[in-house]
Amino acid sequence: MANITRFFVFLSCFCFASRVGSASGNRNVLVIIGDDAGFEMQVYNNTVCKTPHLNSLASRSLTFTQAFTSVSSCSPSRSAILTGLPQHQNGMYGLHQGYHHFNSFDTVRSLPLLLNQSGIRTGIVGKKHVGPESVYPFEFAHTEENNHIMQVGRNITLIKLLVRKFLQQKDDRPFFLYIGFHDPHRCGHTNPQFGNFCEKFGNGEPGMGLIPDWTPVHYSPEEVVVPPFVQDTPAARSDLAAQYTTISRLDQGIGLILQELQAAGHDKDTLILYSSDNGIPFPNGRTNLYNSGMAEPLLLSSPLHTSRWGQTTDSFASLLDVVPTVLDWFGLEYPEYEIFGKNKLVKLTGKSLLPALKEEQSWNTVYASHDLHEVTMFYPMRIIRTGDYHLIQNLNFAMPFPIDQDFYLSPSFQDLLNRTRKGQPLHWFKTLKNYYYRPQWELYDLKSDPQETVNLADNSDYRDVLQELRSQLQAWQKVTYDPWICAPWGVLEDEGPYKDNPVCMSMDNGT
Ligand SMILES: [Ca+2]
Repeated sequence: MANITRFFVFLSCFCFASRVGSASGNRNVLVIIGDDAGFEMQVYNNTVCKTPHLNSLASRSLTFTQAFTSVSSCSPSRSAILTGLPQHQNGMYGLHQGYHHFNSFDTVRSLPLLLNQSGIRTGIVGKKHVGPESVYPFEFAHTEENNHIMQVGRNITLIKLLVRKFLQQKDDRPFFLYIGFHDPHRCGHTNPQFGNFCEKFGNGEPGMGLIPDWTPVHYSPEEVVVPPFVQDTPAARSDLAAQYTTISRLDQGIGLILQELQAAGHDKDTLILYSSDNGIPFPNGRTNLYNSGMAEPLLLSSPLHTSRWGQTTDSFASLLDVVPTVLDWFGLEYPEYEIFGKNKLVKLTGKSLLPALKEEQSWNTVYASHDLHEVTMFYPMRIIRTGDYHLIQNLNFAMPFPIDQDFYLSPSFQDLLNRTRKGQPLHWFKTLKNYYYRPQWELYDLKSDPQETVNLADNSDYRDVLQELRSQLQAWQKVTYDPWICAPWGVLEDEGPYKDNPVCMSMDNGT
């Protein structure tokens, strides 16, 4: 109970700092989000995949080594980035487009909405993947809703020209520009003619079109760095080599955008944030909330905070911190309002990252919450991640973990399937059976087991740790009004006689 109390004290102390620095004139923000991008860059010690433009950005950034998404799925993550609220609170439970049709609640106050109301010009180029429009209104919008996603998300020459158009608009207001690259997302499921990662799209070969600003960089399967959570096989290596080529397009696209920013004279007044929405689309990655699906690259570059340029920080960051960080940069406060009514005031549980640009912070805890990816893929999970431990609760643990359409067709997953069917060695740290069937609780000691291979949830030596983490996780679920707070063993009653004192009522199903 003491820890829950501490947690709420922390939340109640949360407030926005006044403006940092002493810039004259406008302050602007540029957020760049890669699609399923990971740590395949020198900044994070990958010596093979060449990313000179991200390297350059990192030399003017603070690089976070402990940054995490709050959900490892595209639309839910983007909704969390743009609202500061976990998916179970903003309503974007799964993918937005097509028959999945998930949307945030109509009453959610997103970042673009708040900025529009505060006299800040908002723009989006590339992948939006959230809705409804009334919740996520951008004044300048070139997205999959009015263009082809391949063009606005992968054609870096077009992206450059759209950024130029936005920056050259005659407008004295400060701006918030959000770039949603579709690279390095897979495309074997939707556009296989361009390769598994669209690594041939725009490379100038017959039928591939030409992106004038892109110089493709090619890699051999032998030279790629196989992440420890991916099987080391020829199929997975070829898949990674294709991914690296697409990352070269993302990296060069970022270089073009930063060039446009400089040409427009905004390199001295713009906060730049680079990250990704979810884990890489490989086994144990995207749609998982193991470290391999949850850890994200995060670069934060401020022209007003040069003392930590080129440094790394181990302070924890969450993509739920993006909204508080941007509001802090603009000197704006988050409004008081309700989503679920009944005096349930919305509180951001993230924090501004700007203090880390001045000095090291002691942040060491993040939370995550996943319900679906595709509409058929209900697999709710709730997570707390600290410096030492990673606790995962699989709420519907008796169900097999679902596989999405895109990943199913990928060479890496087909390789695991075929090897399993033929009884061949997987060269993987799991079997498909234990990948599909997971216990209710998973607890990993990250100091001794960074790859998360030994589940300690039933180890009596860790009983106190488990209890402490469960309490903290439940406190976060409570403050974010998680409808799943009683799952899987109880039913939440919070209406009628329970309105002022919600309770979890037991289903008496054996526990
Ligand atoms: Ca994604």
